[in-house]
Amino acid sequence: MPYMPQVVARPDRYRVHADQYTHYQREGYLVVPSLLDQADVKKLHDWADGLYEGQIPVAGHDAYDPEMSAAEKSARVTRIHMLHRNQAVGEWGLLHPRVLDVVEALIGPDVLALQSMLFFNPPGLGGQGWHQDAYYITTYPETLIGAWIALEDVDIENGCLWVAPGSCNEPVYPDADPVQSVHATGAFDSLPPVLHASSMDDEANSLSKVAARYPAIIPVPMKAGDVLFFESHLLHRSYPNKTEDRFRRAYVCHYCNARSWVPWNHGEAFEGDSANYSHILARGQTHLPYAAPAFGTRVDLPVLEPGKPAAAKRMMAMPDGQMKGM
Ligand SMILES: O=C(O)CCC(=O)C(=O)O
Repeated sequence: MPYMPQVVARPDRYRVHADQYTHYQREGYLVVPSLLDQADVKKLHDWADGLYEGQIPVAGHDAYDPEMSAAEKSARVTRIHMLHRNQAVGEWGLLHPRVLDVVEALIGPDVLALQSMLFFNPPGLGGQGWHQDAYYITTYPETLIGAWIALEDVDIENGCLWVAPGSCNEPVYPDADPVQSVHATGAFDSLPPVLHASSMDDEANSLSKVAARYPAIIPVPMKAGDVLFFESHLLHRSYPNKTEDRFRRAYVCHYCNARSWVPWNHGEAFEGDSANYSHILARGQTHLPYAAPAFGTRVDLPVLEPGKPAAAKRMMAMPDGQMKGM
């Protein structure tokens, strides 16, 4: 049987249009409106509130104290990483089937779920300068994608994301430390290392000069439940939340093709030279190691008949020079 990953049929399956695929490839991003329904947004939003208000303990962050001032509370957590590893709701959000439907179409069919980040961005806080996500999370071959799930309406005032459309065609500007680089060391004759990636000081952050080559930089306002998918070479940034009374909560998840080699584990140690075994296989199959969801979130992986090797159906050209299907 040829390799043909099929997701178990679901009535709510999101199907990507070819125009959306082309837009994503050409511009480096794609907004899918209302991908999550309001019940699912509420589940993530309530969870975020529970973490923020101290009802749910957050490992690695200062303990919550009900006597804290609003300023102390917001300083306690602006964003939390990798919650899917210790919170069931975090895992559920990372493996949301409709988010995976889109990821599968854009970078699949085989999908590995790598990272989750919960942003609170209370009034006055948050913001991240120009950067490329593949600078931080290296995958070989490079197949990384981000999914930015709006948990409330976001706009320029409360600090929505900004993107430089088309900058997905840039190479990934490397770290000064050649150990972590997306491209083969020595393959480029002029790929200057990044200085101060993610810094909001545009004078210091050398990527701001690259972004300036894209005059059509745009903000991406979104409604709660919309999801922004962004390619990992895409230059993007955010600004601090300028409002006095609105948060900017977002759940941001990263995935790659499950056939990519991933020497990345969010800065944590791993055995051997790849951490694939720590990341969850969310769609399809892989010949590489992978983890199962720790909290039992359902993922629909295809079942292939054992003993029947995959075989390509078509040849490029027949020996007599004719193009022909087989
Ligand atoms: O949401 C933000 O403010 C920044 C998120 C971001 O740039 C990222 O996830 O790569």
